[in-house]
Amino acid sequence: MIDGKYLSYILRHAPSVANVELDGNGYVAVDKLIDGIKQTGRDVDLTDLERIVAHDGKHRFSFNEDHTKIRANYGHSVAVDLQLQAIAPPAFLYHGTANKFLERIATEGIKKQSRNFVHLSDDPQMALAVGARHGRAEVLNVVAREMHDDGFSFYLSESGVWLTEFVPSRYIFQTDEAMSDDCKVLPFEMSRLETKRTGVNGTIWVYDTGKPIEPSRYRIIYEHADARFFVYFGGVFPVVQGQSALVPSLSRVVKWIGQNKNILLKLYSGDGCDIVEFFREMQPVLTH
Ligand code: HQG
Repeated sequence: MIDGKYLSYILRHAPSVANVELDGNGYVAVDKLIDGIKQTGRDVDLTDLERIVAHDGKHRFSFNEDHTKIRANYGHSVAVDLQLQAIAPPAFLYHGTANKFLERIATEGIKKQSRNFVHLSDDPQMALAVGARHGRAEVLNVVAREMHDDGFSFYLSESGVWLTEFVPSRYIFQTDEAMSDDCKVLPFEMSRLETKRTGVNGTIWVYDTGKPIEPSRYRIIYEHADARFFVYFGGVFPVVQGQSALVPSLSRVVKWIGQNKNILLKLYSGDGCDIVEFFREMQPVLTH
C-alpha cells in the first residue's frame, strides 16, 4: 500500500525510485508507475491510485482524461512544464514560512529553493499551515497584483496553489495584528509611500511588525501608549526624532512625519482606515 506522500515524492522529485520517467508535462503512464512501485516491494493498483487522487485534501494529483496518465499538480523539483497559463492574481497572496527564514527573506526575497516555483496561497490559514511544516509559522503578505502589473508572471495550478518564480522583498509585508479586523491589510499605496508622494528620498512604509527590509526604506510605527512615531530605518532599529543624524535623509522623514502628523494620527488612532482621506490631505515634505 502507498500513500499520497509517497506518490508526491515520486511524481514531484524522484520518479527514478519507481523506475519511471515523467514526460515533458509531468505525466507518467499509470501502468508503468504501478509496475515500478510494485518493483519497490509495495502493493498498489489503479483503484488505490484513484482513491488517493480523489481523496487528497489539497488536490495534489490529476489523471488525464482516460486515467492512463497521472501527474502532480504542483511542488515539483524536477523540470516539468505544467502548461499553466499566466493569469492575473488577486491583490494579495500569502506565503507561509518559518520565523527562522524571515531575516533572509527580507533581504533576498522569497526564493523557490529546490522547487520550480515559489508557492503562494489565496488563504492565509493555508499559508500558516504551510509555514508550520518548517518551524514557527509566519505568514507573509505578497502584493501579488502589484507584482503582476510590474511584469511578474503568476500561474494558478490545478489545485488552487499559486506559483511564481521569485518574490522580491519589496513586494512582501507582514500585517499588523494589533489593527482592527477590517484594517488588517493596509492598501498597498498606504504601505509603500514613494518619493513622488512624500518628497523623501527612499520609500516610506507605514505599517507595523514588518521584518527588516532593505536600507533606504523607512518604516513608521505609531506607538499608541505614548502617542509617538518611531522610524525604523531598514527595519533594523528604531530611531526617534532626536537621533535623526544617524541615518541619511532621516531628517526629511522626520519632517514629513511632523508635517503630516495630524492626518497620520487620524489614520492610526482614529477611524484608522480612511486611506482616501489620508491621500487627499497628505503633503510631500517641504524643503524649507
Ligand atoms: C523558504 C507543500 C530562506 C520558504 C506546501 C519555505 C506548498 C527561504 C522554504 C508546497 C527563502 C522552502 C511548497 C530565502 C524562501 N531564505 N528561506 N531567501 N526563500 N524560503 O517546502 O512553500 O503539502 O520548498 O519560505 O503546502 O514551504 O507537500 O516550499 O519555507 O504548497 O502538497 O524556504 O509544498 O505542499 O520550502 O512548500 P518548500 P513551501 P504539500
